[in-house]
Amino acid sequence: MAFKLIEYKREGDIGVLYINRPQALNALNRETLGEMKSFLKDVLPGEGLRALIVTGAGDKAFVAGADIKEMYDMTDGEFEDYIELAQGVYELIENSIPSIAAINGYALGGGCELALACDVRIASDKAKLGFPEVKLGIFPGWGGTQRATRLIGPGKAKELIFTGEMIDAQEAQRIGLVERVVPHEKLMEEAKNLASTIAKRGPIAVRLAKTAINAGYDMDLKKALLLEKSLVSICFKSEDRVEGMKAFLEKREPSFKSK
Ligand code: DAK
Repeated sequence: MAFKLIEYKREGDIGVLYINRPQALNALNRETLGEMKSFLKDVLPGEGLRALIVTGAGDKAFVAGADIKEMYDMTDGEFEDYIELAQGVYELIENSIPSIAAINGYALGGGCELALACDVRIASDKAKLGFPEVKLGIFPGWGGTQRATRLIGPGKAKELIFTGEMIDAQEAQRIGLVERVVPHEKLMEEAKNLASTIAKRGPIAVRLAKTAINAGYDMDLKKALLLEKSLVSICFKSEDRVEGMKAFLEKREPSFKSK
């Protein structure tokens, strides 16, 4: 499948998805979101990858947000379709294989929300993050008010969203908006190292752990613990569990088959 505004590269068990509109700081117009949707629905499931890195092409931006030029004269109906398209794309990422946002520059508005839909965020020390939407008379509508609140708490989420101010990568790490900050030139190496580490682990275990964390987060603890129990029991019945424990006892690396 040929894409124009995204680029996909495979390296062994890892995939890298580049948002590729550097002339517009990788702002997400409808066409880019449409390509992302096709990739996530029609390409990724058949690839058998163990982890996906999402990043921005060029040296300046991860994603500078929704495309303001395109949004400016949308009709109400078009705007609603645009929201649904983006929210759907972000949900596909959230419910897919482990994902890492490699934040290589500006991650603003919908760009910051894209990073929030990924499982782990690694930022370049040059990255800038924020939700400038209130400066445009709107507020984050691609999951930002919900995912940021869950990740950094309502106080910090409100401070960022109400002011629209950008923060640097160090501050983002301090408040828990990103998990790691690394030197700019090492960003992709670090993201790939993390993806490779995840790729070596039991794939069923990682996948079900993701489900337990994501689905359990919105449940009360009792229900969440029941969910955890049922999912970890599935792992216990897998061939991978036998292989993992056998490899430990035989003092060798496991060879997981995702069975
Ligand atoms: N959209 C379209 N084009 C953009 C863009 C964006 N978000 N960001 C940058 N560009 C374009 C610029 O227009 C410029 O294009 P030309 O003028 O050269 O044609 C090019 O990228 C380079 O940008 P600059 O010349 O501005 O570069 P600087 O280094 O001077 O500044 C900047 C970088 C990131 C500080 C600046 O570009 C900037 O402030 N960009 C806008 C950032 C922003 O406001 N992002 C949030 C977008 S709004 C909702 C649903 C969705 C959303 C909200 C609500 N509902 C459900 C209610 C989502 C909203 C957003 O994400």
